Amino acid sequence: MKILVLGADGYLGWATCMYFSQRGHEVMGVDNYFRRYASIELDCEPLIPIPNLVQRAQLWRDLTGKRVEVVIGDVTDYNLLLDLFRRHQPEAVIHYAEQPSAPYSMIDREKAALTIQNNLLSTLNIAYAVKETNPACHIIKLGTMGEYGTPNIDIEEGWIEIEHKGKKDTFLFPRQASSLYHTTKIQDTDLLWFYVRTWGIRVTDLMQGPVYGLSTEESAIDERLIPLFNYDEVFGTVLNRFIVQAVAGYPLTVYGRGGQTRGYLNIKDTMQCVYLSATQPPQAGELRIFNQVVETFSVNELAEKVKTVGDRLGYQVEIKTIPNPRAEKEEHYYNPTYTGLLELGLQPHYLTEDVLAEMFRVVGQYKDRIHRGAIFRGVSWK
Ligand code: USQ
Repeated sequence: MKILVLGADGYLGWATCMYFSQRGHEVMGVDNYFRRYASIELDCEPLIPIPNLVQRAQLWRDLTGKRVEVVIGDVTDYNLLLDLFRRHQPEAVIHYAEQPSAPYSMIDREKAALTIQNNLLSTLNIAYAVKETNPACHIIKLGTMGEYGTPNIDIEEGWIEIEHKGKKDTFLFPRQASSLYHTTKIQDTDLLWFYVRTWGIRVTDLMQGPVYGLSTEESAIDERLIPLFNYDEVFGTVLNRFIVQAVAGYPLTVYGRGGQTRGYLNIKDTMQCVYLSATQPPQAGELRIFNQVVETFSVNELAEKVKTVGDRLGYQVEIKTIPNPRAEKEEHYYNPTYTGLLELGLQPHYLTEDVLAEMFRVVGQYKDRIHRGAIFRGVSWK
């Protein structure tokens, strides 16, 4: 297949380019380096120095003989995006080209505006580019479990049937996000659902939980191919942060009561989920939604797991509860359904002590690069 990966330089983007390329697909990857520039601006650069996207594509070619074509550009520029669709003629487009951080979106009005502008315009442009060039092209958009929030009922896989005054209909599952970033993801879903109904395009929306991990099958070929790994408060996800904190001797930053429960997955499973979605597309005129998680944990449970493994490895891991800078429920019911991707063939990698120990091993090699000042700054929701 011809695959277009938007947001190809990010944590998931480059790993996805390699995953498809390794399996014989023709990949074009596009990125505007937003995440790299924002990490410099906020002084929270990734733990491991990573060659830029052009260099990584060259390295991939040298090591494997396979070509990933890369373009440095901004997909909110419609003419640029349209040109890329015409040149590459993708059968599937994978949309990661979003501002992905909840804390970033809450820093100030400018960053909120950038998040809205970037996330909604990129999604709109993709829908238009697909309609203009090839309405059969499958849009795979990375959504987020955070769109559903933490309702006091079971979370269905995207849709819910509602009976009201004796009549029934099926609707998108109710959404109630707890950050501006997550709110833009709800709006993305709504945009695409509108164009699915109106133009009959085909879309898969992957409601992903927080991802963890530092390696994929392909990055194991050479450490310079490793994913862009942030551990700071703005761009780092909670488990990745906890491992780095444990290695740095920084008390694990459990926000509030620590009962916040989410669905998690290993970056290796993100690769599988996106691949399974691309190779088994939905029908034209369908918005297919999968909940992309493989197990659920509370923040306290994650902290305890990291402490158990860290202590065993000789790190003296301390857990410290700090006032929650976010506005979110700290004790709540959480029971999402996540069977769709398993039915497509997902083989989950669960969070075992061995997986944690391997993360400790890699992070430990870069201990001297940990910038303690980036770990917690208290970006407040209030
Ligand atoms: N948390 C802590 N301590 C920390 C960092 C986070 O207790 O040091 C808590 C948060 O308050 C939250 C939970 O851990 O309750 C998860 O936080 P996170 O920063 O790992 O995840 P989040 O901000 O929700 O966002 C991340 C990704 C985002 C993705 C989302 C999936 O950055 O792109 O959409 O995970 S989900 O959480 O399911 O919405």
